[in-house]
Amino acid sequence: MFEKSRFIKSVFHLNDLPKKHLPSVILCGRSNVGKSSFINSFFNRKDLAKVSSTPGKTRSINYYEIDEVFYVVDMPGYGYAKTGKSERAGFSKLTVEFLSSSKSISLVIHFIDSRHKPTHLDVRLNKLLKELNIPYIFLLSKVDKLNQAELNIAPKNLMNSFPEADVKSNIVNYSINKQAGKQIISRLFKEMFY
Ligand SMILES: Nc1nc2c(ncn2[C@@H]2O[C@H](COP(=O)(O)OP(=O)(O)O)[C@@H](O)[C@H]2O)c(=O)[nH]1
Ligand SMILES: [Mg+2]
Repeated sequence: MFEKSRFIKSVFHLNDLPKKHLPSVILCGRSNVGKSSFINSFFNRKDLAKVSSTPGKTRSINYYEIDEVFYVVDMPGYGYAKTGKSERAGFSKLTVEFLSSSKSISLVIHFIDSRHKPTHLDVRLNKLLKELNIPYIFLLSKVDKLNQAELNIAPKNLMNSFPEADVKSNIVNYSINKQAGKQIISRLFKEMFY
């Protein structure tokens, strides 16, 4: 399981999506929240996904195929302060169109930096996912940077913005340096696809 992972393509237009249809896990969240790092750490690959030193650069939808069983899809990040005004203001048109039109989304993983409160764009994404009836979980990223007190606060910040957030069912703590989150996500993918 998760032995074969390969980059398929970067998509800039909806009519350029991969021809092969596989169920997909979609990674959404702010720029710099750790989406690309998640791909590399979870699939034990150093450079499968580009971890950008200049945040806010990923404008494309990046497809990775896992075991010829499912896709992991890295979405453009949002909300980075130094991108142009129009992008900072919201999600790209591509993101909204993709989420609205895709029929093969098994799960969205909504990444939120565990050190920060959700932003208004996180709230908008969550609303969109609900409107579209797309299943999602929350991933609190970079938890290695937190002390115990902060570890207690992080899920509370989430629950303040999203009443349905629940540590027992839909919040996963993740760190590229720790195993705990990887095991939970592994189990989830296994149940969904294998
Ligand atoms: N300490 C720590 N740093 C992380 C973790 N995940 C990502 N980062 C760092 O956060 C920065 C942004 O990560 P990246 O994966 O490019 O974010 P993306 O824009 O969401 O794809 C990089 O400098 C990563 O090394 C984590 O779990 N722990
Ligand atoms: Mg990235």
